[in-house]
Amino acid sequence: MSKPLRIGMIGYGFMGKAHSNAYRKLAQFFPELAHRPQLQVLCGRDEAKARAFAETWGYQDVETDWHKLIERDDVDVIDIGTPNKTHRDIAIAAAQAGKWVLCEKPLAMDVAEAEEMTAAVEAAGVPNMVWFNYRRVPAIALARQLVDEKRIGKPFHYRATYLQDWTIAEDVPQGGAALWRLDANAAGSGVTGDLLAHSIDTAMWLNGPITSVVADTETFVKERMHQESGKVEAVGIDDACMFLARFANGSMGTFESTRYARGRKNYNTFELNGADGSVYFDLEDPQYLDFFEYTRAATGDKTEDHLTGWRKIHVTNFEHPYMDRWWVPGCTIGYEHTFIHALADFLAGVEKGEQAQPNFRDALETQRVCDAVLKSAQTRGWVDTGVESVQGAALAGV
Ligand code: SOE
Repeated sequence: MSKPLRIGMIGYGFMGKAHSNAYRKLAQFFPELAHRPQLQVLCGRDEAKARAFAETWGYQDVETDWHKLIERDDVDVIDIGTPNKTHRDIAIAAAQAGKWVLCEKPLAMDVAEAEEMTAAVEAAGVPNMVWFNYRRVPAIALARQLVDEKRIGKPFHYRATYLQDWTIAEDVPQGGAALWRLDANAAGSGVTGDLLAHSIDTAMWLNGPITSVVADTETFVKERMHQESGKVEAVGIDDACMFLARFANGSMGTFESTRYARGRKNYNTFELNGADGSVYFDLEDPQYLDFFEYTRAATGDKTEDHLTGWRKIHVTNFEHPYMDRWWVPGCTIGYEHTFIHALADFLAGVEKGEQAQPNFRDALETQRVCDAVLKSAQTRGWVDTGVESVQGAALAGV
């Protein structure tokens, strides 16, 4: 028996599109799920833009004030696709109204907000999720499968980069529509919350808790025109951030992120090196997972001989995560599919009575690492993250 799930989407930007597309495609590709998303209400401050978006995507109605959206009894889910500074108030009000709450990453501006938000959804007992979509790239899910199958063995190193280049020009303004990510008052931080939060989420999912960090950050362009005030204002975000990390399992990590890597558009990579094998992934080549097998998991045999080498796995076979939902082997899928997978996993969890990950609590742990990174960059020393366990993390090396 199918159940309509009436969506109230807040935001009509990049993420409004990505999430709306997931709602529209879910039932066709995951027909076994009972919940059927219905695009009910689109909420955005600019009425003309909200109406145009609602018409394009097929939303039934429009609101321009999120409080009104939350009051409506014809909406089951509040999906937050707005700038980070608005997440806290919307999420708490939505949870208190008994709505399911889905939120774009990063969960909050800082740990204090993330704790309040997590407490609110848990007290209300409402299903919740944060859209860390990269866990749902089939090749990244395959990396997780290889860790679970103990093909990596005792982990030694985790190496992540997340590089972009869109803020190099000094005349790019900060603030306002599309550019709020450059405004510390709207975003909370720069690359740490926007890009490294993804890398940290993936890292802790594959390799367990990050327990301490030491970081350095830089703001290359110190002043930019603010689109809302029309004045040149100091830039408060980190344009680049690098940090060293210690994982609870004894392995060491390096993380690097910037928006000043000329030519890198969305270069999100990681490599995990263990005693028995290694995996490497690059989002600019997302259909592939590179795997080096030293020890065969099934037999314990070592494979180091004249044929040993990295294997480039084209992750498009029916046996690969999520790929039995799509086309025939060899046909690729893309960025937008990761949101459909995230939604499908979330709803499958709800239908089984389980909390699907990553939920607010998982995103709170990621926020703890982000805050520790920013604190370390200020104090110029190692900072403990306070993360002791991460729900659903792979237990590499255990
Ligand atoms: C930043 O440019 C950004 O849009 C992030 O906010 C997204 O989360 C990332 O996936 C793509 O890059």
